[in-house]
Amino acid sequence: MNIIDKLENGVRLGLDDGLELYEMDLFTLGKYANSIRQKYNSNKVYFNINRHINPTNLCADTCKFCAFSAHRKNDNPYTMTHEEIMQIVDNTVKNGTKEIHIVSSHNPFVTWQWYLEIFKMIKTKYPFLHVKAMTAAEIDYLKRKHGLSYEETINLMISYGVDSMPGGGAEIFAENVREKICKGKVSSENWLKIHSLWHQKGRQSNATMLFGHIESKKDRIDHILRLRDLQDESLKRQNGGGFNAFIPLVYQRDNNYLKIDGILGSAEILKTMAISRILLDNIKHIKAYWATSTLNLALVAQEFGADDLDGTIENESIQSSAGAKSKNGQNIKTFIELIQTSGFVPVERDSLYNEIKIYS
Ligand code: V47
Repeated sequence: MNIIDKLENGVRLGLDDGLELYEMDLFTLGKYANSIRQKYNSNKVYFNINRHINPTNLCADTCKFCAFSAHRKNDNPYTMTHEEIMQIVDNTVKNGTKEIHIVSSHNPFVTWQWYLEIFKMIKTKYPFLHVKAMTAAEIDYLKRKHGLSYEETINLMISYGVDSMPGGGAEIFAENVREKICKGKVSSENWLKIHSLWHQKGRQSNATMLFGHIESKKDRIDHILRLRDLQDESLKRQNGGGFNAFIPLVYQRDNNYLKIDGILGSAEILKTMAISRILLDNIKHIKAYWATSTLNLALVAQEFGADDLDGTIENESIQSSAGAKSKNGQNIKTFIELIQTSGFVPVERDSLYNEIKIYS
C-alpha cells in the first residue's frame, strides 16, 4: 500500500511511513492532518489561563541547548523564597489564572522538601488552582541527589498537591543525540518510565519534543513513536490515556552552547506538527506552543493538525532566555480575537481539557 492509500484508509503508520510523510508536499500532508484534527477536536482551538513560575535557575545539569540555567552566558543565579513564589501566585489569581505551571532547574543547594512544599503552600491557600509541576527530569534529579526512588517522589508529589505533570525534559529520545545535547540528564528510558509510573497512579501528563537542532527527521519520528507506544500501554488502564497533549518545541538558539547551522523554516515546523497529528492516533491534543513557534505560526499550525496554543503564560523564562519573544505572555483579549479571526472557535479549557468557556 502506498502512503496515500494508508492515509486514506487510516492505517497506523510506522517509522518509514513517518519519513515518507516528510517528503510529501505541505498542503497534501496538511489536508490529512487537518481531517484528523477536525475529527478529534472539530474547529476548536484550546487555550488556558495559566502562569508559568520557574522558582530557581541554579542547575547541576549542563544541557547545551539551555539558556535559562545560570552559567557563563546567563550569569544571573536566583532561587526564590517560598514567600516570593506565593506573592506571584496571589497576584496571578486576581487575573483569573487557573493553572500554575512550575518548572525548576536541578538545584543542588536546596532540599527535596523545598521543591515539594511549594505545591502544598499553593494548594492550601488556593485549592481550586491546578498545579502542573515537576518534569521527569526534576524527578530523576531528586532521585540522583537525594536518593528518593521514582515511586517515592511520585507519591510525595501527589500528597503535596501536584495535579499533573508537564512534558519537559523529553528533548529527543535518540540516545546518541541526547549524549551530545544533554549528557547526564534523565535517560529516555527513565523519562518514559517516570511518566508511566505517574499514569499508573491514574494521573495525566504531557509530552514534549525539542526539535530543530542536531536531531534527524528519523530521530523525531522515533521520539513520537516511543510516546505512542507508552500511550497504548496507558490506554489499557486509563480512559483517554495518560498523555493529554503532545508538544513539539521549536529549538531557540540564542545564549546557549549548542551551535547549529541554519534555522528551521516554517514549512518544516508545520510538517512536524502535521506528522505528529497523523502518527499520534492515540493522543487527543497537539499543542502548538506559541512561545517557541511565534503566535502567528502557532495559529497557522491549527490548520496543520494542532488544536491547542497552551495559554496566556504571563511570564516566560525558559524559551525567552534563548531568544523567543515570549517574556511577557499574551493578553487574553488579543489571544481570543486572533483565534477568532483565524477562523477557529476559541475554547478556554482547564488543564485536563475540560471545556470552561466556548467563545462561539
Ligand atoms: O524540556 C529548553 C525546552 C522545556 C530551550 O507540559 C527549550 O504543557 C526551545 O516542557 N529552545 C521545558 N526549548 C518547557 C516545557 C513545557 C512548555 C510548555 C508547556 C508544557 C506542558 C511544557 O523547554 C525543556 C526543553 O525541552 N527548552 N531550552 C531552547 N533553547
